[in-house]
Amino acid sequence: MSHPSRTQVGIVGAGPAGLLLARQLQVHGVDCVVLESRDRDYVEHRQRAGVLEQGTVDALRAAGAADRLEREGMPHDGVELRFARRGHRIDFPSLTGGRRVWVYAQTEVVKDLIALQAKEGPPLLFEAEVRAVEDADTERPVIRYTRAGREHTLACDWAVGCDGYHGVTRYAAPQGALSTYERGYAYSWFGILADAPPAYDELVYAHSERGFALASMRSAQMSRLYLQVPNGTDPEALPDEQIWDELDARFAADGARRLNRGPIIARAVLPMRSSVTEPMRHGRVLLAGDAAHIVPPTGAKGLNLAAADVVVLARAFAHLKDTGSADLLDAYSDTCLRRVWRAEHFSHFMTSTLHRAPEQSEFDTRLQLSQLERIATSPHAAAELAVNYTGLLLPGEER
Ligand code: FAS
Ligand code: PHB
Repeated sequence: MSHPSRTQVGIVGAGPAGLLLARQLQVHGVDCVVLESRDRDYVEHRQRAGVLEQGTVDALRAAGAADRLEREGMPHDGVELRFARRGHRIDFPSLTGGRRVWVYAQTEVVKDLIALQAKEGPPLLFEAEVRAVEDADTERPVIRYTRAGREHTLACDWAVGCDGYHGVTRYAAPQGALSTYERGYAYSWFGILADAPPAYDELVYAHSERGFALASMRSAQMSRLYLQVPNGTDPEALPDEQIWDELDARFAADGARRLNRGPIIARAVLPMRSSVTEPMRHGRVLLAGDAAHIVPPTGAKGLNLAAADVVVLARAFAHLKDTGSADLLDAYSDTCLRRVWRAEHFSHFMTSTLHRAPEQSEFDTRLQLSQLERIATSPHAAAELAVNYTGLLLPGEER
């Protein structure tokens, strides 16, 4: 593949944010190039998110990237909260005016978008490590990258960092121009992928004396499960049977089915973090997705926030192309940050309510149980969870 030296929008990173942005720009006729440091196989098989909000599904449909999602995605109308040995279902459509979510793995979204881009463009260069994004304060930012041992530059009208939490694009801004607000958590998630049919039809979020657990799925034959573990846990330290025993203990409830067991084919320990970088722009360099914000995965928001950012950004670039006006680009950061902070709050709420922090007092545990009981018995409290989980629209937002 040749190495383009010039484009309108240079995109750093081929995760969901970069790929969906590129696809939307392609549809709008805005020239762009995507630079990805890893190879295609790695990007397509990196186990990440599993739940798509309505807005994300709508964006993939509008981008012509939802054919397989329509066939293989699993629409879900609710989740179960399990605590004090009892299960409580939260029904989404009745509490949100008809909204639902889809279970369709991020790996599959990424594969679908890469396949489309490989067929129809725009250029997507794998194993292209971006070293720096420079001249953010000029009308011609420059992306410097290496590929196959050679240095290259990509001159852009705009550069967009879709390069995740450990990306380099945010350093295009001078020291002090951006502010990052973050908090850590005293625990992590141990995530497994198991060749075993999911035991439950819908996702189950469990609060237990032994800690949090989540039962999700990837297909009718493949389970995706998580359990809270201490930070620094070695993913290889726990034998399969001990993991299954611990998960069964945390999902234990009166009348509940035990999990179906099978070979664990992937495992990883994921640290938890909340983080927001403001503003999501400096000069002609913009940030989207995890490059700008991180949420603990308890609220299933990460991928969906990334998608929502690039829907706003693609619309702004299309507006610039059609009208010459950069006003939507100028509003990008403020528009996204309202939604980002709402999702940060919801994700923190779900995390702090469902997890048992080390040294947590019995008083705090009773507060958690009271909050969970409130959600289980009050349609108002249940609706607040349902509208946030399915992706609420802020006043003035359109999808
Ligand atoms: P991504 O991190 O997905 O993509 C960034 C891309 O940029 C990567 O492909 C990277 O290789 C590339 N890149 C980085 N630096 C570069 C450079 N210098 N040059 C070129 N390319 C570069 N969310 C959920 O909702 N549920 C979950 O269970 C969940 N699990 C997660 C597990 C892990 C380990 C992580 C890290 C995140 C998880 N998330 C989860 C959140 C996740 O889904 C993200 O929100 C989502 O991947 C965000 O997409 P992007 O913003 O595209 O960032
Ligand atoms: C997943 O299926 O990977 C998943 C689902 C819901 C979450 C987090 C992860 O909150």
